[in-house]
Amino acid sequence: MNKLLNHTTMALLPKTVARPKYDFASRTASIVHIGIGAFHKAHQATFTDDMMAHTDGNYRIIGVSLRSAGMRDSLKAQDYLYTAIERSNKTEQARVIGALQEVLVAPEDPQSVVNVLSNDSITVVTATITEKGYCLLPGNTGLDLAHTDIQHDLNNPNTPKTMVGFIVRACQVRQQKNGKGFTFISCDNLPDNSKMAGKAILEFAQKINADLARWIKSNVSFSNSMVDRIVPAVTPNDIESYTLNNGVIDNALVTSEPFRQWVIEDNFNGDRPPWDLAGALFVKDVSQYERLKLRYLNGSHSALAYLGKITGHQFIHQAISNPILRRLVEALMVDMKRSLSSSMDFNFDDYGSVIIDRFLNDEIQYQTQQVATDGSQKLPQRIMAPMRELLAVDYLSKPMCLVLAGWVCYLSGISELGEAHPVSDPMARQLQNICTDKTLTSTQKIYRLMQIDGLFPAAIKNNTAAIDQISEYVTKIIDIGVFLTIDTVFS
Ligand code: CS2
Repeated sequence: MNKLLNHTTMALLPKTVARPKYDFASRTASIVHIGIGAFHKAHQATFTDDMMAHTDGNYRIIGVSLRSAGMRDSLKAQDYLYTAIERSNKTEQARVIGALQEVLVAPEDPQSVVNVLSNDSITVVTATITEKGYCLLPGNTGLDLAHTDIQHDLNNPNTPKTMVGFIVRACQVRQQKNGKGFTFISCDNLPDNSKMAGKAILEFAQKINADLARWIKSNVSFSNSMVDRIVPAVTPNDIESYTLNNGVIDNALVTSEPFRQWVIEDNFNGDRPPWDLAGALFVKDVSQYERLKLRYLNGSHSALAYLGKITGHQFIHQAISNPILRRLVEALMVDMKRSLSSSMDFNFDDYGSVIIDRFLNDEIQYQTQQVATDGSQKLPQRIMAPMRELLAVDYLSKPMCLVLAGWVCYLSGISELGEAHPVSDPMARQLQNICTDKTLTSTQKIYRLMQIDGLFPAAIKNNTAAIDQISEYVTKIIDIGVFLTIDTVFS
């Protein structure tokens, strides 16, 4: 009978599975991570684990789940140990991560989360709560004060539900006890991610009291960061084959590609965990790295997700292996380069081909459907922003119009093969009401979508050539299919 991975059974693992190279049990935590999921476990936690092997510092992580208890339950049963497996066509490397100290489940006991967040020994708070977790207004212009969860937190500031509510409450407790400030680092795919979070946090605090907002302004640093690693959802098969190969069960393992990157704005209030010892980069300004990654990697991912899903591709590696979809991604990258090259001196083509190789990694089973979620939260920074910048110099990007047309077709909920797929997006109902309405022409659909507050920037909404182009592609995709449409655009 196989045993669960824990402090004791770790010794039973074969030598091929690496163990932490430091005595993790003797280290304490100074980092809280909000939104503990596969991405954090494969990214920031592996950086932290590597970093701790090179220093004596106390940098373990207390994870917070804002929703379910599942992650805590599986990790707790394993003394918070789990395996991170890196997979590529060439190698597979597994290692046990000792960086996690504990996981708290916010809905079970919000006070315990406030307690750790307001403890002076916590000097850094990181977050991966996805784009929608920031509760921003469409267009990311500020906090959505009408958001149900934000309303809840404003009415119950001592027992919050959202990241914003928790940070503000923790700051209030720190202020009341004359405590120290800390650094907040967002690890989500949003431009200006931590500053945007800071703006939302300050708006919320201002509603509680102006003095608290002032305290946050002078005591909390919001340090932007760019994160990159492809981390698919774990499957039961991953767990079964791990058990089979290693004789120990790990229900909390994660898999990822070998590549990882973390660029952090060097703007810390108090201690700066030496993540550079593990290869992270501290820089003065993250914005160029952010825009580059959001456009090249995430923009291409979205292209493959929407156009790949509606042409029957289950996985990203299958979609990029299709020569027509690959051609679209390459053309998209050419236009992304056009949108960035005036402000950056950089080898864009090498960067792009590394990304395509990463997408081709078929050991990573990344579902197109997973990347396709939350388009209303992702596309503004991935596609609409570069498109707007290019329109400002009188250039209409056909590949970007094609991605938006692909999204509209995806939102109908049916693929070209007639297969239905669910649409998961905080705006799903609104978007699907428009995109499934058979009485509307493609142009009418595009106009209606553009009327949704903040979804499209004014420069796109007011550009008839862009509207016509997207509408034409939607009609073409419906009439002759994705592949012929792409062919006609690039022939
Ligand atoms: C993906 C990202 O799901 C998505 O939207 O584009 O999660 C992507 O895999 C990561 O940002 C890679 O760093």
